[in-house]
Amino acid sequence: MDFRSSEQSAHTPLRSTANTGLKIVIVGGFGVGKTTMVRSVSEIRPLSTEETMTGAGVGIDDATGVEAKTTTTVAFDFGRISLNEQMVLYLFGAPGQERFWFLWDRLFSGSLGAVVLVDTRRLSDSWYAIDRLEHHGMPFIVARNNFGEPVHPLGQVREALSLSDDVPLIECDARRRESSKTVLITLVNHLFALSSAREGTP
Ligand SMILES: Nc1nc2c(ncn2[C@@H]2O[C@H](COP(=O)(O)OP(=O)(O)O)[C@@H](O)[C@H]2O)c(=O)[nH]1
Ligand SMILES: [Mg+2]
Repeated sequence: MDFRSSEQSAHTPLRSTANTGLKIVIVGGFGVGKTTMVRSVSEIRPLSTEETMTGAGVGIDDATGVEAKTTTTVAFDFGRISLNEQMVLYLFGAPGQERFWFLWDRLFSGSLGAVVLVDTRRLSDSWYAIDRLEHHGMPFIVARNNFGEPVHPLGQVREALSLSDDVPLIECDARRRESSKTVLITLVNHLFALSSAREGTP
């Protein structure tokens, strides 16, 4: 990583032309790459509250398949990215573990949409998140974070998640800025498509 450029970007001021701020939530199971995604795209130094997993998390945070991970997010990741001259996204990475779901109502207030990150080794981790989003009527897209496992075709992932055809499903590598940015742009495009459909314009 180029340390200097990340140092500089930590101080990127908000553009004076920015006039549209969208709050976006990134949700998903434990270890799916939420913190990584917020870090890779944020133009400010992201806030993150990672805590070392201790014995207290054993049996609660299922680390199967992610044994190398020793931290878990206990609150939120927060970052910001300017998509163009006018539009700024505020990103909130939210814990997917069941015991944090009581935070979601607050988190959803004012959010326009969500990205559900999924890891195909642990797809069931995303079921609840998707269920909650549908329940809240919150528009979302699903991004499959590629961990290098034998890759299931996206059609199979869609089926396993019972996603309706109008929910965009894409691949990503949360470690790569361009890939994470593509995910966010896909969500914004989806939000625009939904709102123009609602207004009856093409
Ligand atoms: N191979 C691969 N590893 C990733 C990717 N995204 C995140 N990781 C790694 O997966 C682990 C968990 O990521 P993290 O962002 O902490 O997950 P979180 O619990 O959802 O915030 C970290 O060690 C990351 O470096 C990815 O797209 N590909
Ligand atoms: Mg995290």
